[in-house]
Amino acid sequence: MIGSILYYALYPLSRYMTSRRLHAVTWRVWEKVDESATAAEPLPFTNASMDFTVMSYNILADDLLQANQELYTHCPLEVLDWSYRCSLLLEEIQKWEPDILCLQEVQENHYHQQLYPALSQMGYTCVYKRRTGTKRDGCATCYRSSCFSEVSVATLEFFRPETELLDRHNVGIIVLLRPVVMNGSVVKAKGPPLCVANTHLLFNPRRGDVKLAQLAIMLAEIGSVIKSCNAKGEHCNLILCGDFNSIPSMPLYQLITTGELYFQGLPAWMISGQEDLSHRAYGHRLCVPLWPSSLGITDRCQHTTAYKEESKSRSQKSGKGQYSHDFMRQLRFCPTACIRPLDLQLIPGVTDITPDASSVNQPDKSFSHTISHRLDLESVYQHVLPGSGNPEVTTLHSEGGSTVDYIFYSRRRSATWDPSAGAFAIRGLKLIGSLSLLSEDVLWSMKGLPNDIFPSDHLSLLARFQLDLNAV
Ligand code: KL2
Repeated sequence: MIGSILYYALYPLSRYMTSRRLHAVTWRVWEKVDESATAAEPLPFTNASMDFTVMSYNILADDLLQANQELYTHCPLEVLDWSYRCSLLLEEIQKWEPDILCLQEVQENHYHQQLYPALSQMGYTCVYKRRTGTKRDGCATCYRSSCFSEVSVATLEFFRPETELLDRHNVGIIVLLRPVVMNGSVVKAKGPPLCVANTHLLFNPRRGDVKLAQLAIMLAEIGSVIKSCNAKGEHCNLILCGDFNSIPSMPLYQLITTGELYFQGLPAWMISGQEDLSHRAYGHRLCVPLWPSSLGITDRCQHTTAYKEESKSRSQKSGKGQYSHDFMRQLRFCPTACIRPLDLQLIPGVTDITPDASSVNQPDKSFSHTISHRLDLESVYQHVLPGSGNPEVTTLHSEGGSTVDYIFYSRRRSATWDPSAGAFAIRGLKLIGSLSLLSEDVLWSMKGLPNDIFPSDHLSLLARFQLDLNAV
């Protein structure tokens, strides 16, 4: 406890989170975003708003703990016991009271026997999706029925027997919610739709190609959900969270946060940047196309039909003698894929490798060398601790710690006056706070993970957002 107070007293304040309110001083602290340091505008006073909290948490399935015991040899046996971990987990959820809870590694029998009964008692409505294949864990997305009404649910299976590349059994859940403010049983106000996507991508550090294809399926499905809202004249905000088994600033992360990735020639193991470089011997390099057209997903991570409709309406709208987007993309060499993080060991010819630009003019028309998406996403966490600049970690076991879990959200855009609604239309979510993560050193000072405070080999991620409401 004292360590935590000192920790925050010793470090200079960051640009991003200068105003701190200590809600709880048990290792992790609640950090309030300083509005004056961000570009987000305050809500115009004519608009009512609603705050809500999102937690993303890989809770370490007991089956996986048993299967990988060598990762937990630093732990006293009692902290590995599922019933002990389960009670700590439920206490943690009760303490932070997230309005939306996205869990990964939820073992099916534990979900039905313990988690679902407890969570529904706490007021959550839950959606569960077990992985395909033989492993018994999966994802669960839960939301407080008092704050959200459910519009639609889609569960995703990334295993596609007809596509050779997609032979791994990972899943995702997409829930479309309508934020509501109730007065008794009467709806007092409601907000624009909120799409909540939760996933646990493939672990295998060698198979970045599979991870990218799994992510593309997720992004395409999210795109369809958002498009269905747009078709009704509504803007849809997005929360994309989970365990991506990829570290910050590496290609998969770059794709999510910058909206594009030049992948040609990248070694598959480099996509996620997971630290285990013993896999670098796996020589597979990415090339066009990343996945077959039979998957029905374009290089813009959209369903093929959605893309065709959009191109049609774009060409009808512009009609000017401009160069096509595909043509422009062939002319550029996107640098985002070429960045080697400072903490990645330099191995000449391996970690300093850049994509192969020599084959840029290959005649494949349907799939370019850059994959992209149009969801405007930002990460809640900045991946370094304020002041010290030490990396934050979201997971740690005997082989080390890293960030692989994220909460991404629709970036806040300026308010514009919407005359038809007689109100300011505000796109995106405003981040108002998050629960601090910890460094690897601090976690080892607590004897690593799991321990008698944190019940998983991952920490929970927790963020609070504000959204604009329209009075009913
Ligand atoms: O990295 V994870 O833990 O997000 O916390 O996701 C996977 C790994 C999870 C689901 O497959 O199981 C863990 N070495 C380390 N961890 C492993 C291994 C392994 N060989 N296999 C599975 N996991």
